[in-house]
Amino acid sequence: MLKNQSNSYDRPWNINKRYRFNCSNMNEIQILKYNGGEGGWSKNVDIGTFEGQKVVIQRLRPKPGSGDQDFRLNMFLKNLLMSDQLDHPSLVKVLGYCFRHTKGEAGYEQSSYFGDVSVVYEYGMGLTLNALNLTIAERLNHAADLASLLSYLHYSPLGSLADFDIKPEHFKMVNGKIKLIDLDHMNNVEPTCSLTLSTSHKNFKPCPFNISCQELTEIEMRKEEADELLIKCAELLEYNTGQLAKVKVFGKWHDIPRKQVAYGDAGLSYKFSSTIVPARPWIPFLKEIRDKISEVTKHEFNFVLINRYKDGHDHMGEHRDDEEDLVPGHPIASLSLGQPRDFVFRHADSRGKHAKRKIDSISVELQHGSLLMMNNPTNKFWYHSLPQRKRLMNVRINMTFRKMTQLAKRDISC
Ligand SMILES: O=C(O)CCC(=O)C(=O)O
Ligand SMILES: [Mn+2]
Repeated sequence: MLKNQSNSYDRPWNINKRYRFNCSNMNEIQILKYNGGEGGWSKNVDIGTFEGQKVVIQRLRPKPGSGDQDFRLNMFLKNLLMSDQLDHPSLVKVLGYCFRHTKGEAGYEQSSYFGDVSVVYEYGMGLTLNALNLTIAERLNHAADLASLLSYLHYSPLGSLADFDIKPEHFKMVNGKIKLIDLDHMNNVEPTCSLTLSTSHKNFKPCPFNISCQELTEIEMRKEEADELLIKCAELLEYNTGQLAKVKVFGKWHDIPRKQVAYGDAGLSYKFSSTIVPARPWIPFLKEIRDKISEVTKHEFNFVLINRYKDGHDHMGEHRDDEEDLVPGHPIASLSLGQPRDFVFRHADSRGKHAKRKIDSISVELQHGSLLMMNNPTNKFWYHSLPQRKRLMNVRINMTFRKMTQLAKRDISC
């Protein structure tokens, strides 16, 4: 069989050196068993051998005119790209591949179609779990391998991946090891963000939702300074009472489970969850903190909402600060003083019974004297809450510095 010199496989960009097989030697694989039908689309799975090693060749040969060929081709290529990019002992290895846009390889010359794709994988046997007769120790080993694979996928170099179609047919037994071969239902969920681990770690992509955390101690708030602020809060702050300390839930008024007050530029108020909280005029103590945060963050703020949690019973429900009163896209700077508390971010797509996706929540323990920057678009995608932690005994005060629009100027006094 003469090789057609005009075939794409003779061009330099088609030489995939790190693989054992490419377009120029794939036809040296001796086919032992042709398998798979030639329908409107076909994914042939042939078994072959090369230098005594058994291999599997998957070929997709889209047939012009067949309706779903693009979809099949996409899935096939996705499987190849995923297998090419990922590397874990429980993933079946790619040994090579070839894309062709003309016919002409030995064994395939009967093809009249254009655009064949062939991929060579290491050989594995079909998995029939019951027939394996595994001991408990072997089962545990396989379970540990799979757990390690899931963990690898969660922190994969391609971001956080989840397989949405796990079934036994997608696994093969390769030399006594269970390996996943079908990766075309692998999808990218949010890359894992960590506020506490360095995002330069290879398993952590920089968080696309721009949740960033700066410790005030790093920007020169010493513990003594934070202690002093906490004492001054007790001396200088007053909290709202009466109707301003209530919230309407399903048509019924309840006391908010903490104390609250707002300070800000003249005339500003903040409308959220059925309440309008008017700003009291700035006092020098709060102005000083605001100016220091502006200096450090290079952002201006004209309003601060202060929440006081007497102990771990006090809390704040899940919400995202996305009200119309806030200047769109402006960051919210959240200063915490006193009792460290968990602050939990939950992605909008993963809330409720009918969640679209499963995305792990992110919990950050906000420390005494820390400044958490909620940058745009954090509050577009993520809800946050301060859940109850009943064993915690001490007071926590949180100040969220915000920028209000002129809309938030209302003719109400406090
Ligand atoms: O106390 C906290 O850290 C939560 C504050 C908050 O989310 C808010 O004031 O909107
Ligand atoms: Mn909030």
